Amino acid sequence: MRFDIFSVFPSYLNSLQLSLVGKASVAGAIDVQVHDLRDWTTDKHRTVDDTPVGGGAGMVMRADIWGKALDTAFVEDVGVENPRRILAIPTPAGHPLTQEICVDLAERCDQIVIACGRYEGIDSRVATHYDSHDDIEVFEYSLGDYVLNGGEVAALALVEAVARLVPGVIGNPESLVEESHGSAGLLEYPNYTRPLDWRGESVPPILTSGDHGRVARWRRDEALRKTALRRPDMIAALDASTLDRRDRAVLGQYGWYWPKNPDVGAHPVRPVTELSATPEVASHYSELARRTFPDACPQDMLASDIDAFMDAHLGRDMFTTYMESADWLLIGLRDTRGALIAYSLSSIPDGDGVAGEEDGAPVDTVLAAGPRKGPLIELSKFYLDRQWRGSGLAGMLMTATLEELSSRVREWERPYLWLGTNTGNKRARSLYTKLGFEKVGNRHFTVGEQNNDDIVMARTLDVTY
Ligand code: JEE
Repeated sequence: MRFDIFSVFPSYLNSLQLSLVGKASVAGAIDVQVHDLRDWTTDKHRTVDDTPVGGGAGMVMRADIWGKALDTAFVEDVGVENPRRILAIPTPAGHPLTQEICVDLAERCDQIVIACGRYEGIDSRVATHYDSHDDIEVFEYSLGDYVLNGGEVAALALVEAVARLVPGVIGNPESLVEESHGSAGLLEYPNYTRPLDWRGESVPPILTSGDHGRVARWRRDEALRKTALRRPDMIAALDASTLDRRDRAVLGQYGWYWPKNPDVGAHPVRPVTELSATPEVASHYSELARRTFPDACPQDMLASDIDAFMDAHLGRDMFTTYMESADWLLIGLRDTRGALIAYSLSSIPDGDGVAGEEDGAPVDTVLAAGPRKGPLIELSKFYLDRQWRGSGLAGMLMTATLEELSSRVREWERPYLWLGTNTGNKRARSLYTKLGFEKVGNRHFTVGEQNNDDIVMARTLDVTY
């Protein structure tokens, strides 16, 4: 692999003679040539820059100087026929450089020419000009979202990251195998060596236990934990089907969830709570509500009655009302891709009132259950999209609901939240029990012609399970 680096500060790249890259250079696995851009100037002051056309701050590097310099690199004999050549241009506006790209460059290229700019960068025609050559690929890249003074540091990074992947450069090729397998997609676990006690800090005892299974598990836990705290983007990109139960338990501590039986390609998500939805998203709620509401209806309920109820209460316009009215609290959870996957809808009476029930029957039962002081809030809807049931997400939705309700009725000493769930829905009842609700009574009501029996459950708003 041949590298040609052009810079107005060629001595900046002297460090490439050190360490692995330098040794590989001597051994002939790679060939690094550094060039001074000013060698291609013709004026007395060796000028490489000029003012930006159209005005603006700073200086821009001239295309003509860069053209003469780069042309010499692209006619170099790099030892193979029809060499695959890349022009790499560091710029704050480039593609983020990744390991995947470096692997690809190491496998696919014979020559990487790097044009290190200074000032405000290089006249844009240099990139478009070389990109139009069939035998040259232009790659504008960035090291990250911070501003450097020039491209030299990014050139050093690219050379080092690519060169170590070239066969014959790295001392221990097994390290490369471990990088691509091992705990792929996670940050590395912490490393320790002797002395085992240092300044009062000891090495985690599991590591000296000799139990290889426990060591591996501990390292995996630490890698998951560190990645969850520092790189949520990497957790979101994990394939959920590659996570075992323990992995899921660890990630659950950091608020990550996944569908109950994840398909290959399903990703963990960290839902985001949505409190103030705009009318445009009312339709997302309506769609989710219509998908989920029938699942909680008694088996023998007529489809036409269910449809009539949904038309009256779960349409887009009703959700707009729920969002805009202080009498309702609508909370949604979205996955990290923005899809609505769960929602709760609570009816909040003003003052010391009772929400959700006209005939008063559940009120008495809830009152009988404990010393209520404050309003009686109805948890009117509490639904998870099907693939999220059993994932632990319900606990998150309940916590978010209780916390928001608490802040809305703060002036009351002991408000209650109640709900009705149909007697046949065992799954719902056991879920609500897990979420801190107790059965406080029954209620009877009719939908269309049909009689229905609900269990009434209630709990306080304190978030303790
Ligand atoms: C190459 C010149 C300096 C500073 C204008 C406007 C940019 C250029 N990750 C990375 N950060 N910085 C570079 C990088 C910087 C370079 C050059 C690479 C050549 N400079 C320079 C400021 C500006 N700013 C507001 O947005 C930010 C342009 C880099 C890489 N790779």
